[in-house]
Amino acid sequence: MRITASEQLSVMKRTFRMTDSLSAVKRKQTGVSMSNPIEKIKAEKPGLAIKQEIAQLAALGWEAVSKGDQERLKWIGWFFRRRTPGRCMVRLRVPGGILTSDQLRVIGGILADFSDVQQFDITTRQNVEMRGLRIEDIVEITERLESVSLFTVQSGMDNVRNVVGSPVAGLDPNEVIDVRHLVQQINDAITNSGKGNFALSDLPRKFNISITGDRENSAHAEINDIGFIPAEKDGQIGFNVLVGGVLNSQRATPALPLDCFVLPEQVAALCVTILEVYRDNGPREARQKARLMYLIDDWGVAKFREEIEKAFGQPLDRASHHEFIDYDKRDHVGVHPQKQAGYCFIGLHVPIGRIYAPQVFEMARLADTYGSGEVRFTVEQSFLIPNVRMESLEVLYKEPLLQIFSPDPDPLLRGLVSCTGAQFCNLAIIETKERALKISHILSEELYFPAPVRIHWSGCTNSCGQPQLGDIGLIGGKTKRNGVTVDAVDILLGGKVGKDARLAEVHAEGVPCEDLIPILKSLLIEHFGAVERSEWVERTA
Ligand code: SRM
Ligand code: SF4
Repeated sequence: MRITASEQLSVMKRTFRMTDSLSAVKRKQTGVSMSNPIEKIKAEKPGLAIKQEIAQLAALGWEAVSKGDQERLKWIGWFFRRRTPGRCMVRLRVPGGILTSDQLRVIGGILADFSDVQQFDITTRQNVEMRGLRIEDIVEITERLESVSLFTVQSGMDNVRNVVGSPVAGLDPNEVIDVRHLVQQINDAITNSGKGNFALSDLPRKFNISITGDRENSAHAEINDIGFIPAEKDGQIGFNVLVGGVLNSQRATPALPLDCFVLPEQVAALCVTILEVYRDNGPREARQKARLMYLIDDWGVAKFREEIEKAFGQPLDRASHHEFIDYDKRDHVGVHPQKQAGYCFIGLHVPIGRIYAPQVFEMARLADTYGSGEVRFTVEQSFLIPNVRMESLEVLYKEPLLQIFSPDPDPLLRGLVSCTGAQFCNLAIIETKERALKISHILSEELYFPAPVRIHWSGCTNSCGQPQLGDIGLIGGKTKRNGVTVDAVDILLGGKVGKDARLAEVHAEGVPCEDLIPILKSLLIEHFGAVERSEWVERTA
């Protein structure tokens, strides 16, 4: 299928007309039960309207901010934290995980000047969450961010989250198509280039988009509401489209094929169309059942496709039979040659995704000194420095930051992913990050691993740490032991990412955390070829 230049233009015009138009919002009020508290808050005043009020909120001080405005602040990425009263988490948008060294220095400067903990976390959506910031400083923080084109808009609540993409786009010698400009186009269409887009900021619920042009599905298409997978049809490279992926407390359902192939120039417009159809028809009565997959359940994929096609205004091509997901997924840690001769990218492992202000400045310096002034975050909560000359590697390896963020980490730490957990998260049932790190260190001391094992932790059933993607997934809860309530986890096994991706399944429920080490040890030996260190020494002696 080919589309003409004038068709392309009309599609793009349509995309931007929607993003400019507040009057285009047609949220279906009829039938929406106002017992849904967030719908009620949105009906009183749109979430995004809070953007105009930040100076007043800063002057008011955190204790005077109303409950409704606390929720609305999430529309511009500011999250009040019950566990750290007066100190917020601020979530950015980092499309495709790509940041410049100047942007890193601004983030580092904000943390150094305003945060009590001076830290940020790399998220499972290649994004940045800064910690410990005060609403009283919101104006200056926003100005500093915007001075380097960093935006927080629409990063929480009923919005499209950070658009994830291949972290090795434009570098990977085997990639099918470089998606960097597409990630940016999608982000810009949704957020009106960071200025905020009322038309797409009142969805029934959160929404996730992923697009990759590599052969390993590096941004997990299967768990996104829209996932674009590279494909070829009639000699043209484009994407097959998956829809409705969701992981939450109610369900873990992989995305379904929409039976649709789109060309790169149609990608942003298709996203906008799907979002409009979801906005106007998605269920809003119960927040637990409002994600896109519930609309698809209700309509069936065939009707959903028909409605999208109608709204898109031109026929949708059927899916290609030639998709490119040929490889198992890599974590991109370590040194990898780029398609540009003489250059490589180096992936550095960040334990539990946590970085402190002085390290942020160091990251920026290394990116400038050895690379092209850019870093890229991965969905495994680590980062890579692209465009490093092969001959610089020896010196780079000696840099102090590489002694903390290793290009060759221990195999168990390497595969560790953890959500925020009880230290900061409002919804957490158990602490995750420190516990995950401690348990991994202990297991690493006791066991030898022939290959990395991916262990993903989530502090509650919301699955932010993507436990269903892990070789082993852990989901926090509580259980009773001798009449006392204790921290526990459900254990999932068998998640696979990349080629033939599948979600992990429940192996054991309500396992007390204090019993975890021996249980994980047996699983690692039985299923992942781990060997007691003492035995390994004997075997190799
Ligand atoms: Fe998440 C809510 C953290 C990725 C499913 N998530 C939250 C909140 C906002 C709850 C809260 O207010 O405290 C957490 C903020 C804690 C904090 O202070 O950091 C939170 N989610 C995270 C992050 C930071 C985990 C991480 O350590 O990396 C990730 C931020 C991504 C980003 O940059 O935007 C994060 N969350 C995810 C993912 C994984 C993904 O997107 O690939 C999921 C599962 C995928 C999905 O959405 O289908 C996920 N988070 C949820 C849910 C369940 C949504 C639902 O349909 O019910 C909630 C609860 C909610 O929205 O009501 C939630
Ligand atoms: Fe918080 Fe639960 Fe998400 Fe972890 S999985 S960040 S505990 S909401």
